[in-house]
Amino acid sequence: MLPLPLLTIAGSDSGGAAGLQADLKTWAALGQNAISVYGMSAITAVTAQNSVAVKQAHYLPPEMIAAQIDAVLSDYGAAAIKTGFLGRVEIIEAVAERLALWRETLQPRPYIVIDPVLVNHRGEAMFSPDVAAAYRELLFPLADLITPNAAEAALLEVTSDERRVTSSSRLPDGPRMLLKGLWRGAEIVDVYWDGAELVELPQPRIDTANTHGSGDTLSAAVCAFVAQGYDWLEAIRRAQAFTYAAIRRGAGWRLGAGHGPLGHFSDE
Ligand code: PXL
Repeated sequence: MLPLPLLTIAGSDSGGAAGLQADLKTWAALGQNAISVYGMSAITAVTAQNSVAVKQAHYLPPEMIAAQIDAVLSDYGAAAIKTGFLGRVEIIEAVAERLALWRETLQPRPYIVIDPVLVNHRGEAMFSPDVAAAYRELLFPLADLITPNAAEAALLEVTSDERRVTSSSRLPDGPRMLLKGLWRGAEIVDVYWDGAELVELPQPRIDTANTHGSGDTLSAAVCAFVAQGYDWLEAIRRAQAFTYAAIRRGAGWRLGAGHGPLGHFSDE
């Protein structure tokens, strides 16, 4: 079967756990098992990081990010596009400008999943407040789905049951939000808000520190399943099951002293 091209616009994690490495591993793993997808990446920044900390970030010029996006979309196209680590207002501006163009140009229109990366894996804010504001103003109106975690939702001042996301969206059939990884006792709950109703998707919490890249993995997997033709809720359920299995696989690993990666690939 002809693979569906997917594009992540994301940062590199030298530790291989989060960022574009998580997205491409997710798509490679899904491409082996569940569906037929082909992953591409436009790199926004190179981070020097490990399981403990993000030590440094080097941003690419916005023109170079736009050039990567244009190069792949003008040739391969994309069934779905995900954004990850953007980190700077001028990068968000460049990405929003290219997405606005390509979502009108490509046929069929690609799905757009905005993962508003604002915090590190310990939940600490990584960027200045104008970055969150730029996400809301420039990228949310282009999004089919936004996928903040709880800390990011707080920085973005969005919650799953009020209408601020709605009012910032120009999509006729949007907005949708997947609020990722809320802690509730022995469970982790992902909450899906389709613009009108909430669906809670609880799962038993896995007792491990190895969750670095779990949010990226979940968003990337949703992107793949929705591109494949599943409706949003079913895509989210499948993505959650994939992510859960990947966390379980890596749960006992001792790679690095901090928050280690997931095991994306099936051991069967
Ligand atoms: O998990 C969010 C994320 C994505 N991409 C990069 C990151 C992080 C978090 O630190 O560094 C490059």
